Parts: sequence; C-alpha cells; structure tokens
Amino acid sequence: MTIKPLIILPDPLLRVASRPIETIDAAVKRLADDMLETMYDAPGIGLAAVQIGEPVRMLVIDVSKEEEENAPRVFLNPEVLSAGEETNVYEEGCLSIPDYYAEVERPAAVTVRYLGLDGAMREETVDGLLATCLQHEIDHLNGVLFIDHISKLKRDMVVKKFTKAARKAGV
Ligand code: GNR
Ligand code: NI
Repeated sequence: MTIKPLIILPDPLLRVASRPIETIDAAVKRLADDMLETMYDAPGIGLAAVQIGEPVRMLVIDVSKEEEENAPRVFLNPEVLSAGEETNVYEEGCLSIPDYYAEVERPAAVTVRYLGLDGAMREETVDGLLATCLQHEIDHLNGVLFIDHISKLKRDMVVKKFTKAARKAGV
C-alpha cells in the first residue's frame, strides 16, 4: 500500500468526469488499498480516486468514530438512485481544498447503488454523516466540488486564494 500525493485545487483534473470501472482486477484492488491508506494518513473520512490522480469511479469512506475500530468501505460506480425531501447542513471540508471549511446543505438521506470490490451490486439507503460524505464523494466523480454548493462570492475567493498559492509554488 502506498500513500499517494493529493491533487489540490485548482488542478483541472478535479473538474473532469471520472470513467466507470469495467473490470475489478488487481490494479483496481491496489488502487482501493492506496486510496484507503492515503485517506487514513491525511486524515479524512472519504476519498475519490481522482483526488490521487486516477479519474475512475471509485471512492472510499470510513465514518467510524475515533474510539471505534476502522470501518473502511469501497464503492465502485456509485449512483444516487433517490434522495429524501429532508435536508441537512454540515460543515464540509475537502482534502483537495486544504484548511477551508463551509456549511453545505444536502439531502439528509439518499439511496445509492454501487458495486462492491467483490463485484456484487448493492443498494443501500444511508443518512447522517455517511449520506453527506457519499454525496460529497460522488460529486468528485462528476468533477463537482463542495465549493460549488456555496455562494459564488465565497467560491471565487477560495479559488483565487488557491490559484495564487499554486502560482507562487510554481505549479
Ligand atoms: O475528510 C473529509 N471530511 C468531510 C467532512 C464533511 C463532509 C465531507 C467530507 S469529505 C472529506 C475528505 C474529502 O475531501 N473527500 O473527497
Ligand atoms: Ni473532497
């Protein structure tokens, strides 16, 4: 397993739509391992493959509490089938936008369909932090970032700040 460097705003890779996974081979399993290791190292509660430079539709999540055992989960080709009427507001952050946090409103519960690493198709209705995190990660697979759900004024400020920082760093 390898900790991979994170792709940071304003890298254009964060804006591409990731491609579906067609076969669950050794490379896909290895990518899942690297994603988990990178997520735990960060640390974060979720990670999309594109955040480590692989634009494929895979994400990993662990929303277990600190005092609990790790509960790593891998989702391949996840799709939101339906969303509840009720919404939640969470303070979100993103490993690709370090040290920036903002409140985002999303459906409180969603039903998702995805493939597990074992190739089995699953359907699940989730709520709470897992629902928020899944929606944040599925957005990544579509080139969408959590800052797209806040005001344009705030978004423009963040993008400007990260663009300046990248220029200074010579990226
Ligand atoms: O670590 C993360 N925390 C988080 C908190 C609230 C809502 C979403 C997230 S996901 C984020 C990791 C990340 O950037 N995943 O793409
Ligand atoms: Ni993110």
